[in-house]
Amino acid sequence: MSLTIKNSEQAIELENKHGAHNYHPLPVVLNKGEGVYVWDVEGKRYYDFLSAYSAVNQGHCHPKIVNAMMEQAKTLTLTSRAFYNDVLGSYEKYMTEFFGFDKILPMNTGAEAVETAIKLCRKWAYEKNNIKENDAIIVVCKDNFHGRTTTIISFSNDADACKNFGPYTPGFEKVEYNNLEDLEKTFKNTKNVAGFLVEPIQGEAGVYVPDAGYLTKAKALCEKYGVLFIADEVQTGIARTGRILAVDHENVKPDILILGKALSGGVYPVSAVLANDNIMEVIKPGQHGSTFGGNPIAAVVAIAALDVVKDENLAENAEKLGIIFRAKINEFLVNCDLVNSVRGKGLLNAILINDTEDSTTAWDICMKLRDNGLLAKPTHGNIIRFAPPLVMTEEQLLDCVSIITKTLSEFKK
Ligand code: IF1
Repeated sequence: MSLTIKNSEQAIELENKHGAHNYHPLPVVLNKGEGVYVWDVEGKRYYDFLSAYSAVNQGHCHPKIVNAMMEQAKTLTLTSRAFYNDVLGSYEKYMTEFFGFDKILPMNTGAEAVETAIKLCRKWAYEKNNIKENDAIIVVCKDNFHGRTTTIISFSNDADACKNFGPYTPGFEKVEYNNLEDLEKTFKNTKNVAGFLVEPIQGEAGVYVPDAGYLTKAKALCEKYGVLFIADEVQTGIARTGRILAVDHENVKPDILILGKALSGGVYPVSAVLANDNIMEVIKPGQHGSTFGGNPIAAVVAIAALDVVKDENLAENAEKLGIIFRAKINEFLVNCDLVNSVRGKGLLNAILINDTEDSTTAWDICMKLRDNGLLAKPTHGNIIRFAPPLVMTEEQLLDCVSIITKTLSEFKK
């Protein structure tokens, strides 16, 4: 039964009636995406300044990625890992060479990859680092976001993400983000620390960029204390921050790398965990996996998505346009009381609205941005994240800056 949506109201009504209310979407109903643009059911075009939370870095419906998916979907979609197939090995070779690790463990969602990294780190600790089974501690950062599974929200301090989902998984210790003293004190004073799980930039927390050198020194502390450095690049990876990986800004090599989102260009759920043999070899047959992990469609889609990143120089473009974006917004906010600051790296940016966390100002601004043809959404309270597809041209970016500054200038609380 195909139900043609007559208008936006009908689509919203259907979702409200038949869907769990686990999101509060901006009231816009999209039915088409192409490059940096999306269209609503009434035919209005918008700049997409969220990129599906940085999953559509390569632009909506990139033909090279969509065609790769369509071709594979006509021949072999899924074998499970009970058998070999003719795509997975080539994908694994492509990925390990692209990111410089010995091995990849292919999964589907970002949270699954984070869970995989946690299991891998713990198993390595017990089998290679003389920590007694069930005693491993993984250090995480306050205000982290790593996904929505019960274990992952067990180490969240965001009430919305964790309240009433207990009992929680033990074995995690929190430190202040961007605070090396706190990190070293915790490594020194906490027994059985196996890993340090960190976002190179805290996305959901509000695009918190750590001080230059934080990642380098954190990695050095991990080496000093025999702790695995686990980089969650689900949101910051795949050229989003102006380098292939955000850790590349400091040439830091994680012990375990977590990827997701734009690894598929937003056309299919693909995630991955990469590590060298001394870590990855603790996983033996039958000890971890998933039905769809490393399926043929995911494999060809990810290869095409990464080819696009390289062929279209998306990291370089993100770097260039990010510098222009922050410079233009910084110029503007000198005479705008509504905005306190802009921050970010590459095309992962956010503006801090001059109002309380619990105000609706950021939301109300996003509603006006929508009316003016640009889609964005607040993260926490008074922070609006700006993350357009990395295929944006300078001309389009300047057009978006005009929309943003015009909207902010005209905005009345
Ligand atoms: C939501 C934002 C939230 C992530 C990092 C792992 C995952 C994510 C650094 C899990 C996912 C998504 C999830 C989505 C909203 C969005 C998000 F930061 F990107 F905006 F929530 F914080 N590591 N982030 O950012 O990947 O399982 O979703 O594939 O849950 O509301 P996933």
